[in-house]
Amino acid sequence: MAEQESLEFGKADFVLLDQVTMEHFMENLKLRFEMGRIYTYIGEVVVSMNPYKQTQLYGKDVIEQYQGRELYERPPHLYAVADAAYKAMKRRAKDTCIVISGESGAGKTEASKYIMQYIAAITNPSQREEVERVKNVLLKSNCVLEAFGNAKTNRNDNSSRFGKYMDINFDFKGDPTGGHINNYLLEKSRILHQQPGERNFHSFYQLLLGASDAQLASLHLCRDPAAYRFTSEGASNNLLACDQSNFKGVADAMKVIGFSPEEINSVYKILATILHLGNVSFVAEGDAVAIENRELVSQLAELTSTEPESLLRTLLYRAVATGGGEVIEKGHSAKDANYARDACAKAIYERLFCWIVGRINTVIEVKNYDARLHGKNTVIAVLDIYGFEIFDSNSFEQFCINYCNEKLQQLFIELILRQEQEEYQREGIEWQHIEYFNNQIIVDLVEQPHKGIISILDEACLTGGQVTDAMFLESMNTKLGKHPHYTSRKLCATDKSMEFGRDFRIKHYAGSVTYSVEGFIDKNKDTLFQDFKRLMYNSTDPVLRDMWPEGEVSITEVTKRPLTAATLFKNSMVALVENLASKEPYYVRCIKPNDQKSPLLFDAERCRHQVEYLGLLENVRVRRAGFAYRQPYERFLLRYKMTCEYTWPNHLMPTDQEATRALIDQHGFQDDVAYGHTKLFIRMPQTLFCLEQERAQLIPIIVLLLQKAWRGAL
Ligand code: AD9
Ligand code: MG
Repeated sequence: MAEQESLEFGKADFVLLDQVTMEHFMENLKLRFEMGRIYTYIGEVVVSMNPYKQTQLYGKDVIEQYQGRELYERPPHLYAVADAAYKAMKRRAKDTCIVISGESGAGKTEASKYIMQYIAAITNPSQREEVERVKNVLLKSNCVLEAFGNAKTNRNDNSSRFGKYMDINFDFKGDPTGGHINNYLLEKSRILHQQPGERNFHSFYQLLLGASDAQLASLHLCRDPAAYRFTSEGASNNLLACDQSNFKGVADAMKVIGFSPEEINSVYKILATILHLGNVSFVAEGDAVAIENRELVSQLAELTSTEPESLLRTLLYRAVATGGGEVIEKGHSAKDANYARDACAKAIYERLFCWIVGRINTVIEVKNYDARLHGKNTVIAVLDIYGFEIFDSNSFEQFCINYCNEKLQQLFIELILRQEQEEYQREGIEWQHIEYFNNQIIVDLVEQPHKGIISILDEACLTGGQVTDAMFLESMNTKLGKHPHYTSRKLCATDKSMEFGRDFRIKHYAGSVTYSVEGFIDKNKDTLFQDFKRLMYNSTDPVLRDMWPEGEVSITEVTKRPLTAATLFKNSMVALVENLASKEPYYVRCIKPNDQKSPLLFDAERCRHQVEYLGLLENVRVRRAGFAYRQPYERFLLRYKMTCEYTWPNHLMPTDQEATRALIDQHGFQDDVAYGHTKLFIRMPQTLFCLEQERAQLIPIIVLLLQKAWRGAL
């Protein structure tokens, strides 16, 4: 049992709490945080506190301490979980996944990087070249994805604005042979708007500050982020010290991964395109619109390798198919032109990001088909996905993110219980069902076909005519008015915290969130005119062209409505959860100690809220309601045999199970244990605690005796 000899550090496993109450939980969490013990277990789940300071926890020496060890042999650590997942994969050929959750700034991405570093450090002892290459790409991919997918927010200077799922594939030797990254819902609205104090994605600032003068000149850019609408809204002069150096770091990482110089150059041109697009402004000229800063058109055409004339027409007009199959050009209003330009900028960035992820995937794709055919290809998946979000104003993005968290919470409860249940069944032990809040009802509220919020939203988006956000709200009120987890101001007139006709509220498992319906319809439709897609598809830049395969289709052939943003997200979540459920799960639950990013402050209120919504207390209860500890007989004896005369130094009984029984009987613990086929199950943590104490007392005596015997032998 980890660390229990040093009680001044608190309980290394919350299962050992004297009482499972919020007060006891919080007391232990606080004590451990203050003592620099940022990791604590709940059984095999790691609760991780962000220390907000550099620690000595991740050195090579620490890695060595955890390699090949059992979870409870060392103090709680991410490395122990990484090692457990690795062992399950290697010894039992199990696919495993490590799910990292927690709110923004709680330390998920850092945790995922430490886990990957650990796996990289303990594999490929024979230094095979191909394995080293794959490891290198996997590690370097983080830096590239962070440049393009992370941004400074008010909660975190390096906030991931996308969800990341990474598979690492291993061969029969247990060495990484490849991998695959899936990304989820990049927050592309950030391209257009940033809150005060926040920034656009790092990549823009890195380019502006890190590129050479000549590079910038060829991109028609100046160094000042304030010169561009997209990098000046939130915090233009809020530059990060590392922006400049990271530009080079990212370029180097891209080279190592295998991006060609031409591809890297195309990436810069695309970033420049987006910055310039943001500055294109339209003026009304009678009924039509014109571009105020015409010089940008030729620059944009050059950067996108498209014809200036086509580009201009795309910015000002759109093709419309008439009933007779004819195509006519319809001039934009100023409002439409602005909308189309912004939609285009967002779409280009999103596609760039997906292209980068896809490009990384091509170089780490598993080539070892032989291994796959022989069933020796196993996977460790790492999921670093956005945590539950409650902001002052919550929109479509928070709705999606919180729905994602509902799905993951459901999986967490189901898997944790299912795993317990399966193990008891496997070992032939009776299982006692325990009650827990099943958030299925909230998941259904969002995703149920025909009745759920996403369906209602899609229905509103697909009906022709001018459907407004308010009409969507009205439709929800009619259909969901009686749902216990849904309210709106109209349905609860006394609730002044919501604005009439604008807000609705979902009672999530993690707390109630009020969403503003404003923008739901637009964001869900995610309209991008076919003209833009065609323009990009006709680019002579192969990178840009590759991103728009559907641009080939002419407007007269575009008949099928694309799936809406919410439905696409829902489908990706369903697939993700299915995928995770097929793997053996390990969980890291990250907690943010305070909002000031301080290493010293334990904000009890904030921490308590996170403990509540992460369901950690429930987790402890589930773990304790069954058997808190289980160990194979052999391992159990190895650790505690010195506490019993029948087992020390070695037992003479026919089986380890019988020897274990003798040990347990001698201590009088027989009512607290159950004997499985291969493992001993202990109900109360205190029992193990007593055994540990006895062992700790005996060890110095045994060491002394051994030393004496050794000296005698000399
Ligand atoms: V978000 O949902 O992407 O906005 P994360 O990923 O949960 O968020 P992140 O890992 O980026 O948070 O951590 C935020 C910051 O906390 C880091 O930039 C570090 O400065 C700090 N941090 C987090 N974990 C550690 C750690 N183990 N040791 C030291 C840490 N600092
Ligand atoms: Mg992150």
